[in-house]
Amino acid sequence: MKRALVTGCAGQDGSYLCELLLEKDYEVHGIIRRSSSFNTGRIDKIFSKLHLYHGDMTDSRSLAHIVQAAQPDEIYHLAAQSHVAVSWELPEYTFNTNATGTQNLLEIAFQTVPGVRFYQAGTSELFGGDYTEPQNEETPFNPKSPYAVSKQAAFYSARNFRNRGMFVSSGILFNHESPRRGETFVTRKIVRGLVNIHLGKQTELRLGNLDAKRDWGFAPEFVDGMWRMLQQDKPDDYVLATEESHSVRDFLNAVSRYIGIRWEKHVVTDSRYYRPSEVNALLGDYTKAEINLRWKPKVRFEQLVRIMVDAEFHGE
Ligand code: NAP
Ligand code: F7E
Repeated sequence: MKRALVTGCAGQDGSYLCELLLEKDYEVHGIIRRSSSFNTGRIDKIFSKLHLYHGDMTDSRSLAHIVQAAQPDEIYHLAAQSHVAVSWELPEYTFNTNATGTQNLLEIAFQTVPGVRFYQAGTSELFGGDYTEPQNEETPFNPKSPYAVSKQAAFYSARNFRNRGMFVSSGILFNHESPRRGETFVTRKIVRGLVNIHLGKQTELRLGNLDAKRDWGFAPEFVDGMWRMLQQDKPDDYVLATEESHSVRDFLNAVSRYIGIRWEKHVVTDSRYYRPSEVNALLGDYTKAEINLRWKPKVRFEQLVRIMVDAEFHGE
């Protein structure tokens, strides 16, 4: 039985990945954070099957203890301060968690379980969003937020450990969403807000830039891509995306059409939700993943919208 350690196992991706690994008969170890209120809602259904530890990416002693105890064959490093807008308010914490934390975890894994396979959660935010051509593994980085800068540092830490002989692969993942998406990311915020408005529980929805474009995929398919990266003969970097780009306005239109309401009557643009520096448009090219990993997304934009709206009305 293979053993996996998943950091950020209670997050959107972590929860789907743990389910996938359990289906594949892994012994799954996961790191959660201490919180004064419940923060394990996404993994409640599989809670008893997981080996859970309290830890924090900013506490390297906790990480050393956990890696020693779990003795993983594979580490999926997903824990991060993952909110781009929040990263301007918490730049130091974001860097400590995402960059220094990753460097420390790599060092600990290299010392403790040198044969381990390590997945690093990289992001399309690294590209910066000013390209007209689809972005692939060769596209230069242009990080535009404290979040993106921290992920760029983590990306190169991962590269350094690969150069030292460790099996480390980085995904460069474009946005991926689901009913489990955090409520403050734009897709979930829109779905939740418009469903609540339809049900008479909310009167308005306050949003920022409606013109930003993203390549939005479905999270369960993306965690399958992470697993595939660690089953290869050699470590490498891979873009996962859908090769379709839509604006926030398109997302509003699609949700409204499906529910049968007019968003224009309810949406208020609010300067609080604009960012100091915007990533205008992202569009990925997943050719390398399709060839090497045999990975291809099936859920397209309209279906993603329907999955998220249905789950908001009826639960997952
Ligand atoms: P998420 O839902 O925000 O989950 C992040 C997880 O990390 C949460 O469980 C969180 O714990 C945990 N965490 C945060 N800070 C931590 C710390 N200091 N120590 C330990 N754990 C900590 O994010 P996600 O959407 O699943 O994304 C997973 C990873 O992929 C992240 O690294 C993200 O940056 C990256 N990524 C995401 C996307 C995307 O579109 N979803 C795209 C590219 C890359 P709590 O549950 O207690 O908050
Ligand atoms: O914003 C615009 C906002 O916060 C998308 C993370 O998973 O994907 C995610 O980062 C767009 C931006 O995601 C609101 O300005 C408008 O242009 O849903 P988001 P993100 O910033 O793309 C990448 C790949 C990651 O790696 C990250 O971890 O939507 N937008 N109005 C808004 N965004 C939010 N959050 N809230 C608004 O009211």
